[in-house]
Amino acid sequence: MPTKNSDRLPPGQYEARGWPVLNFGRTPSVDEQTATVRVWGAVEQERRWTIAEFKALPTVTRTADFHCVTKFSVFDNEWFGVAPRTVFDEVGLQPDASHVMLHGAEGYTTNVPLSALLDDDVVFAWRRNGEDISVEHGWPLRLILPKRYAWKSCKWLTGVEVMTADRRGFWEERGYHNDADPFTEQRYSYQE
Ligand SMILES: Nc1nc2c(c(=O)[nH]1)N[C@H]1C(S)=C(S)[C@@H](COP(=O)(O)O)O[C@H]1N2
Ligand SMILES: [Mo]
Repeated sequence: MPTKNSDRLPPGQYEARGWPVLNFGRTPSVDEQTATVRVWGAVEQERRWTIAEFKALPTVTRTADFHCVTKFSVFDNEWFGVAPRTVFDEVGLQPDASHVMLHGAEGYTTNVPLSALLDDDVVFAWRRNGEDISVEHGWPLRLILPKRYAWKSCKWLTGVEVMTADRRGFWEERGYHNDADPFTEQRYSYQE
């Protein structure tokens, strides 16, 4: 456990008050009644859940910091949702599954190694600090991946594509780093 703020603040970041909103386009309107989350690719059994069905899976609460590449960090967020491990247990992973592409409702994509999603602090979340997240922050469902810059934390999640090789997502194709570790400042693709 870090003992003081300077230990937990990654280089180049500052601690923000509140929780800023950031997306590349407009906030999509997602109808919670009809929206679904689909998991497909290198899985044993492809699945599609309605949002209500997804939220009925076993839940977890995890406290973590949030680091955006635009340099704000938000400490001590208590996230509530479903652990990716629970979802992968439901569909079964094929032995050669290695990476995941997350898909957002407006066409956003972002890629992560499968192992990063299996970390204990990762949540498909819909509540923060005891309240439902707002539409701007990704309601009805978003990923929270605390150990990577926040562009990997896909909002308005509609799809989890399990892959057998890596493929770059929206920002990863447009100059951002493939790995996105805040503590080693993996911000831009030219650093790779
Ligand atoms: N679907 C989707 N997810 C997204 C984005 C986006 O544009 N679309 N922006 C990303 C970026 S760049 C950041 S910093 C975080 C910001 O999350 P917040 O708006 O909840 O702070 O969402 C990420 N997830
Ligand atoms: Mo971002």
